[in-house]
Amino acid sequence: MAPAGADDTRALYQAQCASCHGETRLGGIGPALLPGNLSRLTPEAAEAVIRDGRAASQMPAFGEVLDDAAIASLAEWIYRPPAVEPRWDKADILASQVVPHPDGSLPDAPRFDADPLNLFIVVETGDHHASLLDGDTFERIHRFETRFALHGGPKYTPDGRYVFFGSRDGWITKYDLYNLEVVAEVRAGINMRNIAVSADGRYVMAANYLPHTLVLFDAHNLDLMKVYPVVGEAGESSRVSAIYAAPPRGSFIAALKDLEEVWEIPWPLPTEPVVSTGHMATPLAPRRSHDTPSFQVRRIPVPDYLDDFFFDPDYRHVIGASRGGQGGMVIDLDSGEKVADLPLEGMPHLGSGITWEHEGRRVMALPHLARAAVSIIDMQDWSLVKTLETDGPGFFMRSHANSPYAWVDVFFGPHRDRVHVIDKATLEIVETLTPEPGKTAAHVEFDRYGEKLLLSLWEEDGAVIVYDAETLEEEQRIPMSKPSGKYNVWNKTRYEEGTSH
Ligand code: DHE
Repeated sequence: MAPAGADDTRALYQAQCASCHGETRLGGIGPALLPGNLSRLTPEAAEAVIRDGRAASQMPAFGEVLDDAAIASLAEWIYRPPAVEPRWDKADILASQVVPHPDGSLPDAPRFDADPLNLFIVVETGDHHASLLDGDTFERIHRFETRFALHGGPKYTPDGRYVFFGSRDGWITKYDLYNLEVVAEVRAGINMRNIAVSADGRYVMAANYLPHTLVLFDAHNLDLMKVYPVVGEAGESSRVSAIYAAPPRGSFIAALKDLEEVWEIPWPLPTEPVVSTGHMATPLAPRRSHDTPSFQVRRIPVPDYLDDFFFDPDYRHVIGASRGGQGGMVIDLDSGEKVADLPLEGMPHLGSGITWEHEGRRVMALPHLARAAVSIIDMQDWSLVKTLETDGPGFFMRSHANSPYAWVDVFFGPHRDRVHVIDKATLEIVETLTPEPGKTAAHVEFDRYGEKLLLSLWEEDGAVIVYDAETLEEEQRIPMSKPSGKYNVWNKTRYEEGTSH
């Protein structure tokens, strides 16, 4: 039925949209639906998203449920300014901070008997919990409640003791893995994208869609250090797509959604090396190509909006998907110059890219969100080495330096219960597994040795499945509530080449 007036549209919004986008349109599992957040979407495109859903997100299609008039009224409604302008300023951030256990007051040894560098955190989005697994025995050490709708990978301190979680509604939680307790929390924004932790574990940066800010914290107790309004030189503000830590540069790198700029924000250089980064040829002191003072913004103009990012292992280049998802480009982060275009139609999911050595050259592989393919790119001359046809568009890729295989899921379409195993030497799919017919199988993470791996059955009554990484045999299933990402302490803190950072 078409709604008759504003009250009907409001009721329609509450019935159909509020559970994901928030009762006051401030965002939840879905993004905020406010004029300031929709600047890159035309009202016609908004109607199409409501009718047809959005690829690569959890936005369903309402075309079967709502008629054209109802869809048009909702699309018009979300561009109306809210009755009260949403704000989340310094005072709000400061007032939100909770420090139940100022760190230093808890014991410095783990309360359990397991290798602290081979632990896994599994995020369970079904009932908003996380599980801590022993990476040798796969026993569940602990299961605890998290904030609502975590998104993005949790980030560890370099010693692996603390982990930081970010939720879509802006909460950052610092959790002590040794003592199994929350030690600090703060709300950085209303609609947050993700967080990054500096390589020395001393600073946390949050990236927000709402308000248009980056927010810097001292990692110790999540004390607020600085709020960066994200504003271009002509005064126009921008959402932040994501924030990344670039250890070899000693800086945070921010991807902006509505400005043709990348921002680099250096953290203070360590006097001694503080992180060993596995395969990465990381200089002891990070390399600085600029003289931007610590915590100041270095603006890097780019030729297009970059929506999704990948970095080469030494963080010299950023590889970005360009607007509309019909290609990619490579930008030199020192000079700011574009050095290559990449032939990547069909929404390349660069954020899930991984790299390995192939015949003496480093290659990167990535799935596509709107194409049943994995692209493999030579990172020396940026040429396309190979396109592998898959059984459907994938979301996540994973490998490990010690494994001969790379794994990619089939996240969308009728074959979403399959995962492909790619031989890193021949660049061929050598196995396709269907762990449970009809149930989504997605997102792999290896243990620290690359000998075992975990795969999610991404369902409310799901599980993580333990596989032998060599024989590809299933070894055990651990019941979980819609397990999404899994994060191994060693692989994350050592910037292992086969996983996301
Ligand atoms: Fe994610 C990571 C952006 C939808 C699950 N996702 C990330 C990161 C970004 C991103 C920028 C890297 C942050 C980090 O790890 O610090 N994600 C986006 C989107 O723009 C997109 C397409 C739309 C949106 O709703 O924001 C999107 N993402 C999803 C989902 O629908 C997924 C499948 C389910 C969910 O929980 O929301 C999802 N995203 C994830 C996961 C990671 C992630 C599990 C962690 C990366 C990893 O490799 O483990």
